[in-house]
Amino acid sequence: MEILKQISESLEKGDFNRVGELTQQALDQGLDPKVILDDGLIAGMSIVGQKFKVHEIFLPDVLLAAKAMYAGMDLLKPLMIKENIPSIGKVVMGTVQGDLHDIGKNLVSIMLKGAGLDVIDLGNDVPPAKFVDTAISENADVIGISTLLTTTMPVMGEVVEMAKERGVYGKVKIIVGGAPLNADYAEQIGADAYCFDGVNAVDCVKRFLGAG
Ligand code: B1M
Repeated sequence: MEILKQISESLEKGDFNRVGELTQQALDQGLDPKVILDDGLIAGMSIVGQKFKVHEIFLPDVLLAAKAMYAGMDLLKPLMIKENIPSIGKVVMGTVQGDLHDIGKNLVSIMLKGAGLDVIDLGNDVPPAKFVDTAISENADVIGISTLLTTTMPVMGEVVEMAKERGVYGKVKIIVGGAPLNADYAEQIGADAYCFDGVNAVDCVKRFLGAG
């Protein structure tokens, strides 16, 4: 669809004002927010990732693309979260220490909220102890850890070890996600599940809560 292509191309250019306008237009045309997200915003961002990898574009371009991504996501967010629905469980969510990527993590948080979960978002660059201490103090059911960098993947294992030290391993379930991960890695570090995307994270969490 033409407007989705335009959203993707404007995001690639980092034209955040245009991405906002086009996202609103797409919504006004009655397009499903999930389609706008997947086939407009995420499609554009994955091209940005490929171009960045081969040095066709540089960090300032990626920063602008991220700003454009948020211009679109901010409009979709309220439509993806249903208000006033009773909470079915609590998730402590964050991106690991050393990693500033938060777009995917925020998207997963939005989808969890949309599914009726209470999400405590710790943001990015979160030290391992903060995940576990917050889960204990907030009596959370699940810890959700995100990372996009191969260099910070081992920090996820530190969160698992911290949960063992604090005696909550197995009681608080730990899910991990992010582009460089896979199920084998999750198993290797002792996480309870690897979740591919937000939809998959919702399924995992519901399964742990016996609500799926
Ligand atoms: Co950076 N970056 N970046 N970056 N960046 C990547 C990740 C990279 C793959 C680009 C590339 O080379 N092709 C590469 C990592 C290489 C590697 O580790 N092997 C990279 C690099 C190298 C870097 C820097 C080191 C660059 C530098 O400084 N020289 C630097 C690191 C800074 C740091 O964190 N310390 C850096 C910085 C940045 C920006 C700040 C400019 C910006 C982030 C802005 C922000 O997040 N606020 C940025 C961006 C935007 C990207 C790319 C282009 C896009 C990431 C994104 O938002 N994707 C990325 C390339 C790529 O991924 N193709 C890249 C869209 C998002 C919806 O997808 O985050 O994958 P994603 O989330 C998905 C799933 O992964 C999953 O669900 C989400 C929804 O489908 N998921 C979960 C994620 N977390 C989950 C948690 C779950 C479940 C599912 O449960 C808990």
